[in-house]
Amino acid sequence: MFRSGFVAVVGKPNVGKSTLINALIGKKVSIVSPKAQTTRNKIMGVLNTPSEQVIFIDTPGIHKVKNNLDKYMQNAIDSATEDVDLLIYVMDGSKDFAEDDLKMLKKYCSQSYPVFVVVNKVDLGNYETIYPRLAKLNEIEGVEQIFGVSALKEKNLQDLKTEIFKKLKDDIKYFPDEQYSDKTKEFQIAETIREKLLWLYNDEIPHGVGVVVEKIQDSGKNLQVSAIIYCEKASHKNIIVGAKGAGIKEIGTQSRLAIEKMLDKKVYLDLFVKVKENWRNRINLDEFGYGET
Ligand SMILES: Nc1nc2c(ncn2[C@@H]2O[C@H](COP(=O)(O)OP(=O)(O)OP(=O)(O)O)[C@@H](O)[C@H]2O)c(=O)[nH]1
Ligand SMILES: [Mg+2]
Repeated sequence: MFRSGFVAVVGKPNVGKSTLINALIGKKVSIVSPKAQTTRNKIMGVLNTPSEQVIFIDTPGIHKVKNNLDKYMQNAIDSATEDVDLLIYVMDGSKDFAEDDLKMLKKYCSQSYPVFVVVNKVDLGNYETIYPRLAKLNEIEGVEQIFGVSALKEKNLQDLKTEIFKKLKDDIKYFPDEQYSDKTKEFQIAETIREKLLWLYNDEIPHGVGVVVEKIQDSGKNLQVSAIIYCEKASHKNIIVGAKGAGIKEIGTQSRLAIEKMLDKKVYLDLFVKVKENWRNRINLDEFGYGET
């Protein structure tokens, strides 16, 4: 019998939520970086098997709301956890769990959906360090199952998948077989560019950056893309562009190669950098690629 359902993946920033979803699906649906608050939207990634369809919902890491973009991100988390068949709470197993992390987990455990805890990054620890952490979670009421995994090294994911399948309650095929993301090509391209910025520059710059694909022209064989990188300060623009344009050239090359790999066609990419002071506090975030949550 065919089964399907929605699974929300939540947790603090940088614990590996997006890496986990990409690994479970076997495709890159969500960008990944070593910086906190990489994911800014609710992103659906679809896992299809002959008898199951799982729709994973990636979410921004839970953090304090400081500006309008943060508020938008918090709304994305809240709306992602409505009406799901299962909630997966991801924690970083390479460190001791912080009190606020455990508190947040307990909050989700008091809701109506079942909760699995995925303790990720076990490749960074050993039995002595990780076992006591897993044991601590056993005491929390409402945690249905606990999994120690490494999303990066793809360790212990099969068992997790099997248990997720058991939680699916629908029999509707929500997405056609070939579709693995709910996002447009424009969004995926913009995110790929933002990912390169996150890896290339220090915290302050990528956190203040928004990327919008302005124009996209598909000739079948190749793709012509023009995109704008919005940043918050003229000094950031100078750094992004770099001496004699070396910075923007590097971002352009890295982004183009990744987009070509993703879409399997030749890409021509034009990048523009614009300053929009304090854009993360604007009421209307639409023009920076942030629509409804
Ligand atoms: N060693 C190790 N690193 C991991 C593992 N999973 C993820 N990472 C790394 O952790 C960092 C954060 O990963 P992301 O998947 O972007 O984390 P996230 O929870 O989606 O972060 P936000 O979107 O900011 O909330 C990246 O540098 C990953 O490569 C793992 O199993 N082991
Ligand atoms: Mg993420």
